[in-house]
Amino acid sequence: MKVYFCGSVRGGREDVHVYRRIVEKLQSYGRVLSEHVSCSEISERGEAGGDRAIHDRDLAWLQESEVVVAEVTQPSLGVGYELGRAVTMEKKILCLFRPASGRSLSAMVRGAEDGDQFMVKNYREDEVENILEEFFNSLKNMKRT
Ligand code: 6K6
Repeated sequence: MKVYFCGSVRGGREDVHVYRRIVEKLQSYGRVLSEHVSCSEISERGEAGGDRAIHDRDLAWLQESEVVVAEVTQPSLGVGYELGRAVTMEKKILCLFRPASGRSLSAMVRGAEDGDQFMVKNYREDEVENILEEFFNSLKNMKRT
């Protein structure tokens, strides 16, 4: 299974250790095309190569993926944009938000939850592996029915 992971880059890299933990777990389910988003060596400025190239490559990966997992605690325009595009592409989407951050999730993300294609889960960092396990198990069960 190909998975696309979304996490803040220019929105701020404070949560990169959480992204790493999520991507490590996601790799037990399949190939994470956007794995580099979880690399701590990458700064907010991002890698060289040009914004057009990043945009086009990421959208091609998004298209190729079956499932999209987004860590949405750190607000990021790019993640919001990717989620909107993923909805149009009819991907299965899981958004993960940590209320302990003291932030409030955008209504445009929280309000997109539909209990099926677009899921939003509040979690604590130490629960993240279990939340992902539940989500991927529910995908398997859906495929069987
Ligand atoms: C590579 C790793 C970190 O930064 C880079 C270079 N820049 C980007 N490379 C790949 N994807 C990027 C890059 N900048 C943004 N994105 C995409 O947008 C990622 O898939 C993220 O999910 C999202 C982050 O958007 P911003 O607005 O926080 O930058």
